[in-house]
Order: sequence, then structure tokens, then C-alpha cells
Amino acid sequence: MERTLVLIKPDGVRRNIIGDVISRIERKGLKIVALELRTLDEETARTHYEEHTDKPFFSSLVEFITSGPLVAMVVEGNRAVEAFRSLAGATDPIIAAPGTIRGDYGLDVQANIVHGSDSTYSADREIKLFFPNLA
Ligand code: DAT
Ligand code: MG
Repeated sequence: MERTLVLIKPDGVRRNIIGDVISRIERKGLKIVALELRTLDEETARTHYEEHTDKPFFSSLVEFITSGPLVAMVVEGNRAVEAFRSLAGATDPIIAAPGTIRGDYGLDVQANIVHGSDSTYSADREIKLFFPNLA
């Protein structure tokens, strides 16, 4: 069974929509196999987003993702990576289709509510970073 790393970013936690995001995941038939509320330190944030190190928005992204508690989850199911990316919608919430998490809640490309791994390779790396003890 495939696994993906999902984050409800600090903006989603501040807006009290943890419950709705989790509901959508469960409604889809995906299973939550690990879950934690935590505030990231800068080092973990930089490692999580390492593919974006050279982007102009990198330092702002790290500041944002460490700005308060987030919910980290490991989500499992058939083609879980793609299934969650589909629930999340496009990176830019203005482009994301209504009915998706980002399409329903966001207007800002940085504060876009959720993260989902973009491949099984990334999922593996990200799950190990957030949940090193998960079997
Ligand atoms: P995704 O989160 O859809 O995988 P990504 O990996 O390209 O998107 O980017 C990671 C995060 O960085 C994204 O969720 C929000 C932020 N981001 C992406 N493009 C941005 C931009 N042009 N300006 C500011 N933040 C951006
Ligand atoms: Mg990405």
C-alpha cells in the first residue's frame, strides 16, 4: 500500500480547518497511519524543502512553515501520493479548482494550507524525516 506525507501547514492550523482537511482525507478512503502536531525547527524545514533551496521564495517559505504548529500525517491507500495531490489541488489556490482543499480555502500561493509529497520517492524521504521511527 502506498504512503504519502501530508502537512496541514501553520495557516491551516491557525484557521481551525484541521478537522475539515482530515475529513476530506477520510471521506476519500485514505487511512491516517501516523499523526503529530508540532512546530518545525529551521533545520527540519530547510531539509523538507531542500529541492527549493535555490528558489527566490525559499527563505520566506522556511519562515512561513516554522511560524507555528503544523499537523504532520502519514496517509496510506491506493496511489496515495496522487490521490492526496488531487484532493489538495494546484499549488496556487487561485488556480486550484473549487472543491479541492486549496481551491476552497486559499488565495495565497505561499499560505496554501496543505503539503502532499509529489512522488513515492519524495514520500519516502519526507516520511523518514518526519516519522523516523515509523515501521
Ligand atoms: P507543491 O506544494 O504544490 O508541491 P512546490 O513544491 O512547487 O508546490 O512548492 C512548495 C511550496 O512553496 C508551495 O506549496 C508554496 C510555495 N511556493 C511555490 N511557488 C511559490 C511562489 N512562486 N512564490 C511563493 N511561494 C511559492
Ligand atoms: Mg512540492
